[in-house]
Amino acid sequence: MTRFAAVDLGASSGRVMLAELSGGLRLTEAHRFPNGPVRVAGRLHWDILGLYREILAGLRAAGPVSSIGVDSWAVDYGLLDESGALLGNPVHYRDDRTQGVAEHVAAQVGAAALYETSGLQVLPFNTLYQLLADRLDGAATMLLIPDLIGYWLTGELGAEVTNASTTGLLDVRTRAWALPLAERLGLPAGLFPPLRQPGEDAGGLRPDVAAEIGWSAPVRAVASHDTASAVAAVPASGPAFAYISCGTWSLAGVELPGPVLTQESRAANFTNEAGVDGTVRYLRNVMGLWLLQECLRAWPGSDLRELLKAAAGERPFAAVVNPDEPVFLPPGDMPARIAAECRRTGQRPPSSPAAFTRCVLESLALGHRLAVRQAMELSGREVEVVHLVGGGSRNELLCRLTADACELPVVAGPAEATTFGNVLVQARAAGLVSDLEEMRSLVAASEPLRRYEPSGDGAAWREAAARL
Ligand code: ADP
Ligand code: LRH
Repeated sequence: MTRFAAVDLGASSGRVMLAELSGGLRLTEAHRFPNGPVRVAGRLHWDILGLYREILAGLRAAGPVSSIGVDSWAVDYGLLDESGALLGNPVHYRDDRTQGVAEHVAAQVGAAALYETSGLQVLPFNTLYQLLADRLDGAATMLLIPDLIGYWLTGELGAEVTNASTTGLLDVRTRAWALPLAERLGLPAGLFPPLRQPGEDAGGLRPDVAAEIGWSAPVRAVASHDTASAVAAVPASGPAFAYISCGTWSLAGVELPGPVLTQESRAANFTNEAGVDGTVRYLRNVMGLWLLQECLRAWPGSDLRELLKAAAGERPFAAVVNPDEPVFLPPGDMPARIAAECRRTGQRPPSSPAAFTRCVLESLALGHRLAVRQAMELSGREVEVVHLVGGGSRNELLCRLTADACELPVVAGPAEATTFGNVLVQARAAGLVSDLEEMRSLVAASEPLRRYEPSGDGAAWREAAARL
């Protein structure tokens, strides 16, 4: 039996998972800890040192392994000075300091030229826009979050390529840093460390780290963008699938051999992010379960399980909103914002937490429908099934609504797809698994999956979609 540790930092929780591979792949949770924005002097941050402390506690609890892989949410970073010290606390992508920056860059460089270079959707928080909003005085190196954690564990600098593809500064065709673009924007080329591929050696643990956790092991570069790991572990067979990696965000799209860089694709704000083995994750961000997480925060004492049960009995399509309205992006009173959006679109707002929950889940299912169907149309990829992975796959009502809305079967699970992807890249580097197809069949064999057939009531969903 071979053991691996996966550090997976999601926007709502972090975990250190222990994976045991002997025939099948068995995951156990060594340690889970909450994660979320911390507002300090008006600016939203991550509690990066707190997260690092929890990672060390998790590794200590996991015990010795053959290797360690680290993944996290995308786009955010820490800046290091010449001596390798962290300059300031990493800022959260939901912070508002990037307001107007994307528009400014589009005016300077041209939106079409930017898309032609990076293939990336425009989100206000892409690393490129954050860097332009930040003070870079004294900054020698920019490290995305998993690379920063890796640096603290090993002392080695690097930039893993799947996550680098979310910066807006990676060339989508060559998968090298787009240095001419960076320089044109006044970003020093030296900020960007050498790129690493998933599966490459990322260094050994520093002696002081090994002493603190009680054992040592090499760190392995994995698909360090959590969505890239999740997509690598979608339990699909063959190419005719769409995926929704559903947690704080829903990342919905298809896997392709190359990018789609058409004018239509740019207009639909589809992204071409780097996947493992040269694949392209052609997808769009849908606001995701953030909507529900923020509602729950506004209803202290509420219980998710009870709410979902009650929401299943609520009247269908009483109110739906476009989940991707920018007004939903920052933290704050989510029920009030949903109610305002209902009023703005001529609908009566929900009047109870159960009704809000129904509204959120139907709206999200509509967002899934739109993204999956557009991904199919824009890429020409045939899709027979939608794989829904991530924590959202535990939400049976959402899975059922998504199957109905997409008018396609949904296969739900695994909830910990990201960890599976993280570990399988490590297992492959150790020579225990061969290719993406074998990785995916191993996930399918290791985890119970649920299948939801569409209800056949597509007309009701088409009518609801037209309301948005
Ligand atoms: P992230 O990695 O972005 O932090 P996860 O993939 O861990 O997100 O998903 C977290 C979300 O999954 C929660 O916000 C919740 O909505 C949903 N979820 C987790 N467990 C359950 C459950 N037992 N039932 C329904 N939904 C769940
Ligand atoms: C999901 C995710 C997503 C990014 C967002 C910032 O966790 O990595 O792919 O767009 O966080």
